[in-house]
Amino acid sequence: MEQILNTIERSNVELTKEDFVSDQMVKWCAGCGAHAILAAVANVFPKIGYRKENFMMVSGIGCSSRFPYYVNTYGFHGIHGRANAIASGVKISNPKLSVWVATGDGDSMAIGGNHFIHTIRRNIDLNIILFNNMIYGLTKGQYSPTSPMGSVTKTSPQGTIEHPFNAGELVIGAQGTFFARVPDNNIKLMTEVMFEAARHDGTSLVEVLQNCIIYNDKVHAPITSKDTREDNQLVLRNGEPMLFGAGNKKGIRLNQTRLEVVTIGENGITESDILVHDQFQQDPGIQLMLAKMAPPLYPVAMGVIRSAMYPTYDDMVEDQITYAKANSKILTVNDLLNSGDTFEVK
Ligand SMILES: Cc1ncc(C[n+]2csc(CCOP(=O)(O)OP(=O)(O)O)c2C)c(N)n1
Ligand code: SF4
Repeated sequence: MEQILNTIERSNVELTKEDFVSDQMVKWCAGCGAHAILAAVANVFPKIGYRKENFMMVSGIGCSSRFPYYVNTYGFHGIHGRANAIASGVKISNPKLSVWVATGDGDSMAIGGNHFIHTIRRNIDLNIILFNNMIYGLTKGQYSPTSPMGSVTKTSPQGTIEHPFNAGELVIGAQGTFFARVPDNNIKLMTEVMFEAARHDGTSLVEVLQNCIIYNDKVHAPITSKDTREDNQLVLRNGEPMLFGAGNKKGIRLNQTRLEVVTIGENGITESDILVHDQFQQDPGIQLMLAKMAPPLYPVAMGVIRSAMYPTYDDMVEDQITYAKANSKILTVNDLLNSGDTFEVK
């Protein structure tokens, strides 16, 4: 893995994953996909290489939002839907921190939807891990904005009649600069993707397809199970052709304006027809199509789908503060109080 180059202070001792394990009892259900996310974070934080004190984990409310207790870093267990707002404040007031958000699909896309899209639009340098179990776990199984249409839940006894959000589509639509997706049963890929997220300057969103064994068991199984994943997952690697399926015989090509699944060797198709992934492409057209792919027509795209360079809000705020400090005539509160139209109350 390459080194991350930025101004966050690096550790002068080599840290291990044990350094990031807290002394708190992990209270998630046995078999919950959140355990795998915790393992991936413990893997990746030492690899990122910052001092332990420079990591900050922020969450909202939900099973997923218990995360800050379980990593041995600074943390903030916030209020429902406000994790991204709190994290934005943390990062802007202290840009020398590596700020991570643990949030559920309800926390970020229902009650926190407004804060979510504006954080992404601003491109604040945060790393958001979206635990997408397509249900409200903590409150015992109400449908969420990502529950598939027709889901029978506590609040939709006849099945939901809402069109769910696709997290990737929402992020790219909100002008997101980084979007990645991983299944919860591939800790290696999750660790790699989280490292890429940390390396990205701007808001990075890692969607984890997380199983809630109690209230939404196997909701991702058509994509993540042993029997389905070969045909229903396309793991993207930058600069490599988009191949998948047994023996990498299937691939994605661009047919006029649409993506299409083709088979190498059939109808004259060769590897040169297959699209090559470009995660750094600024124009999100193909990346959006990749983010939206779903069975039965397509595999689901995994890995880093988009990682585009744009100026970050936090850098621009710092520049404005530096400029104001150097050029403002107002240097004290007293200057401010006497700076404009003043009047005397008699
Ligand atoms: C203002 C407010 N409204 C509602 C709730 C109740 N509540 C707590 S967690 C939650 C949803 C949790 O779902 P999600 O964010 O998907 O996280 P998960 O538990 O699945 O990890 C809700 C509705 C609350 N705590 N605060
Ligand atoms: S209720 Fe679901 S999301 Fe919550 S800890 Fe249990 S398995 Fe995980």
